[in-house]
Amino acid sequence: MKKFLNIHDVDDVNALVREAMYCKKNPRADHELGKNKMLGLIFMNPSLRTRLSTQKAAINLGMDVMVMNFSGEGWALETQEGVIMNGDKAEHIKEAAAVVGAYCDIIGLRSFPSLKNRELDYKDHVINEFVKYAGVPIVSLESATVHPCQSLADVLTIEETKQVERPKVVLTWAPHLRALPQSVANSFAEWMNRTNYDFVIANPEGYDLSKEYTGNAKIVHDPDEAYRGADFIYAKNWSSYQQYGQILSSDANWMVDERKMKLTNQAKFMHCLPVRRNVVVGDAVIDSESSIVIQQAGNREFAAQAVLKRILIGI
Ligand code: SN0
Repeated sequence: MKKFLNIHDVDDVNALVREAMYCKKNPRADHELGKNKMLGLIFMNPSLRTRLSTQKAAINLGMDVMVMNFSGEGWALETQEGVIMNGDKAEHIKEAAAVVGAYCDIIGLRSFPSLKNRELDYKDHVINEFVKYAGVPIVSLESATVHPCQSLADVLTIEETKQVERPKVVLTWAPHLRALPQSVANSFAEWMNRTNYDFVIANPEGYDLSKEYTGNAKIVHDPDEAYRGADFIYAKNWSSYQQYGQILSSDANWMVDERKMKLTNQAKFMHCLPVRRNVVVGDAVIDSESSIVIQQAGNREFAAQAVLKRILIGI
């Protein structure tokens, strides 16, 4: 693998999930593979799971790791071409990417969308500039449009938990006080479309995601209809794609609660975390046996390890 930006960098999803399962069983088996290789983790935004799981995965593979938070610690980056840089931005992304690339063999990068300009965000400009100027393989740690390390961990979690061959998996929108990226939802949808699960997306009117990611997925606007017979309820808030970046609803009927969970086929509850309790999901659900959010977060380590392993083999 030469980079890991989205599902299109993966030719065989099942094989990659099997690789992650192998890493989970044998975390230190490839400890020689990453010897004398440096991973740089660059964060433009906050992180808990992504930062620690990717770092742990790299350590399992024998790599060295450097982590840098650009927000607050790095020079403010100019990302646009041809700008007269006489404002508050001290460094251009062209030099920043090339310099990080000079120190590292692989770079992981997190860069959220602005949620102000849809056209710009959906070009995924920042991560693509790193691809262009860093000169080393780039792993997306959540870009403006997708979060593929999360999605790989999600498929792994469903595969090791499912009770039926073809589970019904529901991605449901849930309320939130802040405008959040569509990335986790976009990414989950495009990975689900590469499985043979019965995949349904439930969201209020005005919250339909881009077709580019949802493809032919079934979209319903009534949560009860979606929950009926579900084996997995994956909750996530996202701001509107159609009325870009806006919060159109705060309808508490969309929160994951015990009443709706009773409509399911004893579904497992999933969320990428961090999650706002009693806004996105009620305590009674996230604290119940049906919640697999910690298993899901734990699997981030092995998803990241499978990806790094494939990239290390290729360099
Ligand atoms: C991010 C998102 O993309 O929705 C990262 C998820 C992995 N989530 C948040 O920014 C949550 C922030 C909040 O205030 O709850």
